[in-house]
Amino acid sequence: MTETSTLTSEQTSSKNQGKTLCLILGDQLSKDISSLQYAKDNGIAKGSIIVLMAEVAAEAQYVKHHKKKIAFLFSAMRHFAQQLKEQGYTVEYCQYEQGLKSLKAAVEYAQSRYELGEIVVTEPGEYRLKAEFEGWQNDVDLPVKLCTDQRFLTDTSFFAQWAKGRKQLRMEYFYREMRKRHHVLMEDGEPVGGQWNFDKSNRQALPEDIDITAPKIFTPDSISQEVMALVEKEFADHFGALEPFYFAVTREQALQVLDEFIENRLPWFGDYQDAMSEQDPWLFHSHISFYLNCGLLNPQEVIDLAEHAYHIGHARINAVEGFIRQVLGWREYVRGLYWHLMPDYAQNNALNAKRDLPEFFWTAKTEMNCLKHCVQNTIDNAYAHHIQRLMVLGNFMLLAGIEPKQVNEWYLLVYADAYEWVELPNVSGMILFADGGILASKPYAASGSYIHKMSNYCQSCHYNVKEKQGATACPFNYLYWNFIFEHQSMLSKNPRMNLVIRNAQKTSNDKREQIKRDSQIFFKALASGETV
Ligand code: FAD
Ligand code: DLZ
Ligand code: SF4
Repeated sequence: MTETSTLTSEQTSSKNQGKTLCLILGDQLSKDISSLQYAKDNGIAKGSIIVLMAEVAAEAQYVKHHKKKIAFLFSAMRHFAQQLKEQGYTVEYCQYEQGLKSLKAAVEYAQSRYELGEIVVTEPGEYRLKAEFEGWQNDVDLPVKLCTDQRFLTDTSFFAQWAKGRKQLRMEYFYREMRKRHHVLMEDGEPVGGQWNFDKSNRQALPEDIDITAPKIFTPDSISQEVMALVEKEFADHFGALEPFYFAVTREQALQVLDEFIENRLPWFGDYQDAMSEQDPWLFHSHISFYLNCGLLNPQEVIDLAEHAYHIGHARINAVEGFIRQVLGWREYVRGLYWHLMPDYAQNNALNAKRDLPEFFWTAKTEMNCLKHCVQNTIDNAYAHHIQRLMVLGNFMLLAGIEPKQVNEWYLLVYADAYEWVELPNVSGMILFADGGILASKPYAASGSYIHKMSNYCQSCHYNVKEKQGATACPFNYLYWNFIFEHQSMLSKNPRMNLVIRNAQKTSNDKREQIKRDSQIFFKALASGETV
């Protein structure tokens, strides 16, 4: 039975004689979405349901999403609406050209066309929208029922319960709880393979001669082509390359992407999870976050397929555990953390970072080869894999002290899988340490040697990763120590930083001064718009 809460006052529920309006958002494209399920559970016939889906300016523009992200979601929404119609639903689909400004305007439009008794919607993925729905009670004069989103393995109250009384909210312990609770990779109450986590076996660089299958891509059909023309016209000034457009836009296609991953990539996912390559932005990752997050795929089916691949001997435990940890662990954990700590979480800036986002994050015009490639991949694909997001782009933003609000906005608009529930904890918690250590036990700060070890970016870089000081030294090298010195008193309270702090303390004054000077020169060049 779908759990709901009614946001409107009891008096208005007496109106409940008209049709049920099921509002389905752009990231709720699942045939068993709880708003539709609610109608089924309550015996409401299809003929008494109006499904409302709307392409609206407020959602498409609250940040200037990547062109591919808008094209992907609008096309997936239109395909989903078509399938619902084929199943016999009455679907009121408002295309962007209709000029509706907001979801509320879409609801009011539906009210003008139908005699409605109630509005039902599955809880949204972003706090701002939940707050907006709560405000509707004063405006639309209908009961608004908010259904729990059942497309996750846990609901948000489970996280709150788990977090209660804990000093630290570490993902690893949440993940173990999830493995036990959902019986994933468990044998007689113990983790399969004898340990919970095979992260240490997941850190290999890519061999030069390795063969990687090309990712599954799709030719745009007429619906996608129509949407692409719309995006080119209406969102011309948005970030990113629209073409080539190759995303899956239906569940059937998304399942093909998933199958291709399980078949060809999962066996290598563990070994090369952290690797990066100038030649290949996709590597052995699954490329399913777009589809999971908008509802075309379900996390349970993804976990089941991966676990099955282990049991039939198709993939080893380090690969399967490594992958399942991302979906069952990280994905569920960040969502729980988000709803547990919002709205305050969005305001965090524990390191008091104030610098503006450099221009090259929009253009890829930088001499730093790693950043150039990671930004260019982002422009081309609305995708970069986890280590690119974390250890190149994010690492730079952390070391350079970029203001969290600007960083969050960038990550939210550039990736086709980005919604605030998943983007914000990864940015403010994982990369920026802006939450002061709620998510991460220490900042993910690294010098150029990490990037050198895990990629081939340094081989053709203008800078030299082996040099620590001066004009041709890798900027990550001095920026790393500059960051440590700047935050030394805070970091020295963290036992996981002991070794680094001891090294910092041993650094001579001359060397410190040089690091400071190099960093100041770098930041000055950055601020004056020079290509760095
Ligand atoms: P794979 O590497 O194949 O991983 C499998 C799946 O695990 C992903 O599809 C995703 O659903 C899940 N997953 C993996 N890592 C995480 C994580 N840290 N948090 C949540 N889920 C995870 N992921 C998003 O879905 N949306 C975002 O907006 C987003 N923003 C990020 C911002 C930063 C700064 C960082 C460091 C990470 C971010 N991630 C985000 C997490 C991760 O980078 C992406 O999920 C992943 O790169 C998607 O590619 P994939 O499907 O090939 O993932
Ligand atoms: C991301 C997005 C975009 C670009 N456009 C729409 C839209 O026009 N209509 C819609 O219903 N949803 C859209 N979305 C997804 C929403 O922004 C998403 O539902 C919220 O951010 C909550 O996660
Ligand atoms: Fe990046 Fe430094 Fe390597 Fe250049 S040398 S690619 S800036 S890590």
